Amino acid sequence: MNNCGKARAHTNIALIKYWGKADEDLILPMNNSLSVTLDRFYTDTKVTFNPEYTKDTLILNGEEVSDDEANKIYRFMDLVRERSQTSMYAYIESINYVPTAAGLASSASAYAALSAACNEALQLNMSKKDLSRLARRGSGSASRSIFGGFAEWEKGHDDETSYAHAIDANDWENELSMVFVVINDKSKKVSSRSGMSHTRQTSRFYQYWLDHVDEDIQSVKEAINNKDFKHLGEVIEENGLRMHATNLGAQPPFTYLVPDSYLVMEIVHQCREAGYPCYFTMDAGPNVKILTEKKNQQYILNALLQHFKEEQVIASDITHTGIEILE
Ligand code: 2P0
Repeated sequence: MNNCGKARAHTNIALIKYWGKADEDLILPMNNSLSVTLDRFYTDTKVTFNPEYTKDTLILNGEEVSDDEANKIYRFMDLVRERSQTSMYAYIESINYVPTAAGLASSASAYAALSAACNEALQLNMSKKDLSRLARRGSGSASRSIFGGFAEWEKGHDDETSYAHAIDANDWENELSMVFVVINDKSKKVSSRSGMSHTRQTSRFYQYWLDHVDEDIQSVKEAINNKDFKHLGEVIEENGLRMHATNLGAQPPFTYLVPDSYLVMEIVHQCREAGYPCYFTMDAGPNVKILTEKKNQQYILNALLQHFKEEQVIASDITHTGIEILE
């Protein structure tokens, strides 16, 4: 046993959003969420535990990360040690294969890859369900990156019952893709963690969000079952906008969206009117992600390239692959 493990996990984008925690420490969400896992963006992480190490070390993209910045990861390693009843510290080497311009949060793939690498290194033989529970403790959205394709995170009611699972889409994923439009943001960033907490606590619209999210999950599952792209798109677009509306109802209100975000939404509308169905969704930032069918992807890329630079527009397939053990 060499106490070493290496794993890859892909990022995911929520189609039905996770927005608000019922338990901030355990990272239990207020509602179920549902995502697609992307082929193009992923994290590779190697973990080596050694009884002689006196602290954890994180090397990210070849550079050592300061203890202050890596603190969240080291608290997560404490959880791993607790769960596996080891006192060994670890040397963590992680590479993010996310184009630097993509402006994508990498915490989902990061914690999913780290969980799988620790599982391998310490030979914990965790099931995917337990890996999802563990990854969730690092970052909620990471619970979904254990799986490829469509994944649903069941909110549960405690640490045991809150985890994600794959949704069988009968290979529909092969026909779909997601286009990212990277928008430069000069405004001050509100992290998703603090944004969702502020909104959950103060938004006049938050209860409305909670009252409708289960219907959205059900509708998306029906659409997946029927391979009904229009139905899927209409629901996810509405759900994403509703999440952003909760932020406008917070006290004080805030928004992640900027004028170019609205320009992309308008282009999406125009593509639809021209007979090319596609639907947008936005997360805790101004970038817009567009779900489309592969057969229409080129038309949508062309429409976007009339307004945005080539490096701002990135397309990705949806991958069937969940976490992978490397080497
Ligand atoms: C999601 N987002 O479902 C939602 C939609 C952003 C908007 O999950 O606090 O980084 O680490 O659990 O997972 C981003 O939040 O938050 C996120 P924490 P996370 O993808």
